[in-house]
Amino acid sequence: MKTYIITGGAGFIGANFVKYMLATYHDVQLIVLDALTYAGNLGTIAKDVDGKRCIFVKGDICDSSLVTGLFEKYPVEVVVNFAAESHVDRSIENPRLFLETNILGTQNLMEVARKFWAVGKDDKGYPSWKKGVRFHQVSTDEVYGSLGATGYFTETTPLDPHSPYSASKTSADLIIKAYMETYKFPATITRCSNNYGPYHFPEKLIPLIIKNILEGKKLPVYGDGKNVRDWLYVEDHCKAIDQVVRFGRAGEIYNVGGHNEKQNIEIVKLTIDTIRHLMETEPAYRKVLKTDLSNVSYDLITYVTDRLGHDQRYAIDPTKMKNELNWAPETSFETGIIRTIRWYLENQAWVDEVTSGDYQKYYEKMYSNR
Ligand code: NAD
Ligand code: TDX
Repeated sequence: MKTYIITGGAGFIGANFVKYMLATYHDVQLIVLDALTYAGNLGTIAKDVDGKRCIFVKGDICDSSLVTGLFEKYPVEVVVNFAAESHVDRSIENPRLFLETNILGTQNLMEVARKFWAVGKDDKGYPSWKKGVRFHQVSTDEVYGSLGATGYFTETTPLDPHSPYSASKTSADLIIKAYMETYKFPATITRCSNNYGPYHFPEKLIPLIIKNILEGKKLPVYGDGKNVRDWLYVEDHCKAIDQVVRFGRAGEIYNVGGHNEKQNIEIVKLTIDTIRHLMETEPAYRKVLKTDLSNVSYDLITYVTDRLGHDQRYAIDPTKMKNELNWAPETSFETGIIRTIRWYLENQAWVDEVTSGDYQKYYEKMYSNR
């Protein structure tokens, strides 16, 4: 039995990872540590938390005594750090929170792990590490900044973050690198492109667009809609992380991406077309439509003021993942987007649950002036 701490396991990718791990392995124990911010929802993993193979702890990754208590109580061998403030627009509104969670929280987790996992010193004075331990950081392609019309991010592309969010993720990567160099701390980092799939919080482009279409609301497209993102189905990301944790070399960075570049406007139009098609061919879905089917059209698209410092294009070169770890995305965008849209049509109760509370006020404030 291997014990993992999964931070942020009640959020989008973390929850998908928890489900993936429980479905794939019988010999893992997962301690999910999550502060349940607006983006975390215990209901998402309620059926997975059984108090034995999967234990839930509500708490902040910045809380040193809480994290220490977890290492005292459980034989933790792996930490996978998903916990973060993850939304670029919010980071523009309130950078400070991003620095606290994304940088200091990550450092706090590493510091506690360092104390529990160091078992002595080698002849040069570097710590020796308990066998089988690993700290894994879930980072992002946004640390590389923005591409022009051509080229790809590789692991050696210079770091050049543009938003408070991406600067905080970059800072965390640099602190991890410092631990790798100074202590030979057994860590790995994955830098992944945009994920999509079930349990994605509806402030992010794809789930927001689905939600608004169903409600007959305008679809806010920033700038000219031609910014490009490289989309990866979330389960493919989970498999990549699992491969890196088990077989990746400590001290290494791995880029994870889908070779699935799309302009935002293409995504928005495809989502409208797909929902309309599903409503026409499978009328049972119409019960979740809060507007007339005739309103499900490109007329909903509204170009709004651009995001400040909006990165033009992201595109990942995942060759290292392929060559070293034999990982490649398995889900084509065509398959993944239909699966995702069907999931949202069939799980409106989840959307209602996570968008209750202060979300509506937030949404109105964010988008009223755009
Ligand atoms: P998310 O916002 O959906 O989930 C984040 C989770 O972290 C939530 O459950 C939240 O409650 C929890 N959390 C926030 N602050 C915390 C704290 N201080 N202590 C404990 N828990 C806290 O994010 P996501 O989209 O699932 O992203 C997960 C990770 O993957 C992040 O580190 C993000 O930077 C990275 N990432 C995301 C994408 C993407 O497309 N979503 C792509 C690349 C990398
Ligand atoms: O309403 C919108 N309209 C719009 O045009 C929203 C929410 C977004 N956009 C644009 C901005 C981006 O170009 O769509 C693109 C995708 O935006 P987001 O879903 O906010 O994702 P992004 O900013 O690309 O960041 C995501 O991918 C990398 C995650 O939120 C990050 O956590 C991850 O690191």
